Amino acid sequence: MSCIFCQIVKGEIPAQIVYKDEDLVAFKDINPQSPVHILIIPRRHITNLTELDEADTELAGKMILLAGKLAREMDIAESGYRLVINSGREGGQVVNHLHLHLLGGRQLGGQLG
Ligand code: DGP
Repeated sequence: MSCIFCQIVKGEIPAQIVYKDEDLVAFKDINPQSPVHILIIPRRHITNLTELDEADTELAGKMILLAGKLAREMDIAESGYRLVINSGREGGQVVNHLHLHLLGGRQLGGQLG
């Protein structure tokens, strides 16, 4: 089964990549919900948050640290931003490759669903 985010990792389909290293890739969301909307993903195919295990502790930490770093670089750290991980169907996950949304650049609402 082909995964669209695995294809982005491999460079098989284009994306506006803002960061990559040996473990992670970050790119602009194709359908941005705010002026800054970045997706941070592991290179390795992990379906969702539930599939992470203790061996992935460092990877999970790196994803969150990268969000803070990108927030600073994109100048939204001061005004504030939001991190979201949708997991599973009722969690609103559409792409089944773990991703962390970094949203900012406007006043976000208080609703969590
Ligand atoms: P989620 O609902 O949490 O699974 O969010 C999936 C996000 O992925 C959604 O905001 C749109 C984005 N997305 C889907 N396909 C593509 C794509 O091909 N390229 C990029 N850059 N983003 C995509």
